Amino acid sequence: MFCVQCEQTIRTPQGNGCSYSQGMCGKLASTSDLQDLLIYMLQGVSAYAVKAREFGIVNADVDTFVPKAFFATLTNVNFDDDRLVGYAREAQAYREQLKTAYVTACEANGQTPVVIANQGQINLAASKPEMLEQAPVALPNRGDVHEDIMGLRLLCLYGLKGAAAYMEHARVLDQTDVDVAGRFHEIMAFLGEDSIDADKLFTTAMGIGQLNYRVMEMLDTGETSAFGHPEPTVVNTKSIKGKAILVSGHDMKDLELILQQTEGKGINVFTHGEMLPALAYPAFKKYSHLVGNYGSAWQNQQQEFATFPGAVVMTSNCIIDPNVGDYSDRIFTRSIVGWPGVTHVEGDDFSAVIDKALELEGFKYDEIPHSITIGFARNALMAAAPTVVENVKNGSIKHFFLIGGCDGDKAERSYFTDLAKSVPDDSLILTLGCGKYKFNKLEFGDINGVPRLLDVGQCNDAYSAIQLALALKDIFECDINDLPLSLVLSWFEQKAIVVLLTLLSLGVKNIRTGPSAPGFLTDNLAKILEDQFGLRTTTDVESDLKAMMTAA
Ligand code: FS2
Ligand code: SF4
Repeated sequence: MFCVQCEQTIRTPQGNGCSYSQGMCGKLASTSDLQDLLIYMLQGVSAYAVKAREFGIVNADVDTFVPKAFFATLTNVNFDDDRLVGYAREAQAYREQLKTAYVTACEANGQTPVVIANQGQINLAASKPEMLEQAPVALPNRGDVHEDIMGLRLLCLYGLKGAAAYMEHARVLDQTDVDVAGRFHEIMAFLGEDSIDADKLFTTAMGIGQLNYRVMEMLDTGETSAFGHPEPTVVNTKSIKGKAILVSGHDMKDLELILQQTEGKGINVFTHGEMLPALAYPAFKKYSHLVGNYGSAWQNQQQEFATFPGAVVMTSNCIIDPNVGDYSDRIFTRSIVGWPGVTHVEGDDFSAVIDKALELEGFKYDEIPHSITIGFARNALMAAAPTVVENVKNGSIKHFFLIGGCDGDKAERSYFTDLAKSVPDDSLILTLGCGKYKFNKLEFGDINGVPRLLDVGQCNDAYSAIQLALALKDIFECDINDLPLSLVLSWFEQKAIVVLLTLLSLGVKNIRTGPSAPGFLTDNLAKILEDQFGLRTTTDVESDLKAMMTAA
């Protein structure tokens, strides 16, 4: 195996990456290899999707399948070898379907079809052990190329993986776009060619960022059309007596189905992790049995799910080994999420989850409530903008910090808590993603009625934060980089990589990321990104804060 896609990758003086029998996330070598083989197959599908499109042949099922299956290879999503094998076989079937359509169209038009080698031809072996023997050809670090080229390839691969995840989230909410799918296939196919052209790879990385900006817009449209615009909302974060279901991950459509199916059944529903922002959407407020948020970010799930006395549903990333906390019999996976031995809910029927919740004891008593305020996505931010601008003009608000992204369990991540606590009192903090749990239960007060901590939403709601920055840039008639705004992103997995690429592709400079640089970025690449974009890794709170305030 070789995997270097997330922040917790193994780092040694000999090189970075998980490459032994198991990754730091618990992913076995077999699972990692099958994921690589799946990606290889998907690149073949995309290559033929590109060729078929030359004749106007668009297969909507393929446009759905490829990003969705790619999402299954993202960190902490799918650890189930059988499901991965199934996706790979489906990919081969789709590739052959497209190949036939393409060849037929070529013949009908008197053209000689192009033969796509490697990913376009490989046939999967009959058994999993034999497939694993095929896997080395698909390793992400295949080929003997300069480490900078490899770093750029991986930046693109992992960035596109993040975009694929958001495409699938958008699709679930009926948001698809044939041009976005076409561009996605082009990039996927290009990455299958193992380019050694640094300029082209760098341009592709920026292209992935631009593509993802559009995808995040689609996702924003899907969420706000289905559920309304988030509004500032006070949320209880403590347990409430009664039977219970905990819903984690990003997929609010699943939350809606669960709420509909639990109505009147005496079950309280709680959000967890990245599902917290759902509580701010008007569509969910009509469900009185959606009672609040329980727990924190993904890395604490083995303690939090173990003590949650009900059923748990993982609608998307991030799942980790449920056997450690001994709750594998009451956790359920959905969509692309998978863990061997864990019940996977297909279709729209959550009765297995409901039955499990009814069978379990539930919370025995109410805890003393503790409330937090959430819901400052695009519309709420724009509504607050005039007051914010007035306070900037009269000197009450001097600086904005965006401190958000992914959470994780490394001790160094206390940096983000310390930073949030240390920013001057005349600053506002925007936050998003599961990284917010590092400080979202602390009290930050307000500035003339504007809360100092503004929770924008999930990681993909970076789109809302970008809209605010663009609006402020227009109001103050300046470049986005001249706003008194500092971005400090905690990264963990590939969604964060693509959000970063999006910000860079929009020309946002001087972003800090932490707690460490991606393991696939070489010193040369890091230097190029610093020179071109002012991108740097976090150091210590005092020095970073001083530098950010001086630059303002
Ligand atoms: Fe957190 Fe995990 Fe949001 Fe990431 S729950 S690290 O998926 O996408 O953020
Ligand atoms: Fe290692 Fe992260 Fe890959 Fe898991 S996802 S194998 S921890 S790099």
